[in-house]
Amino acid sequence: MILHHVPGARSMRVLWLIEELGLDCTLQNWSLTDGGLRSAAFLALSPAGRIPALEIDGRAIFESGAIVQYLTERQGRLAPAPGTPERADFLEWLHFAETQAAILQNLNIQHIFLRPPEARSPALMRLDTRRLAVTARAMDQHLHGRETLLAEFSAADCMFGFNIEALFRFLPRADHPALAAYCDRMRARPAYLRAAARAGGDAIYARDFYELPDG
Ligand SMILES: N[C@@H](CCC(=O)N[C@@H](CS)C(=O)NCC(=O)O)C(=O)O
Repeated sequence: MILHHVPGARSMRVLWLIEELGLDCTLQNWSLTDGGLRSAAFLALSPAGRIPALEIDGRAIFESGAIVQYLTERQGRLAPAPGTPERADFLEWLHFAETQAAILQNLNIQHIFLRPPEARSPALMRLDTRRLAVTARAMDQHLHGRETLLAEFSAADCMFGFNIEALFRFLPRADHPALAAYCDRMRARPAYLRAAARAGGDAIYARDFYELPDG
């Protein structure tokens, strides 16, 4: 199994799940900024040039949600089976993670990657911060009195492996206490810590918190 990976990117979802499942993989590291993700070699694995891709069972799979679902079905673990009452909840959280990640990605682009800084739009940054807060509030309410998204730990939690490192770079933890406690619990799991040690240092964030610009 080869996981195509960038430190701090969505490949953490898959790496964490691989650790939770007790599987092994080789990591192949890429950069978000050197053009490698647009090379023919990488586009053959992931046609939009996005991380992650997983080489497994004689093929490559792209889209982290598809990879996470594939692994749970292949291993028969960490997801409620189709037809069981929690299956729809599982699928909802799997895809909700990507709704939230898309907003985080916009904020990463605006706060970190856009050059020159004058190209940034304070209006878009404010809009996406508000949209992120709506998703965080929904999770915070859901997580009151719960340890995990479903009744037990599942691969749906692993789908937040990118989000939980990013959320509180843009939102105050104090506004979302149940979500903040959940993120801390997830990041303390032994499999998460093993994945984080393998993943390498975060390649995206230079600051703990990114304030909205004036204007
Ligand atoms: N929906 C995709 C999104 C993948 C994605 O956008 N990954 C980011 C890294 S977290 C990426 O590869 N960005 C490079 C780019 O946009 O060129 C998934 O979940 O796999």
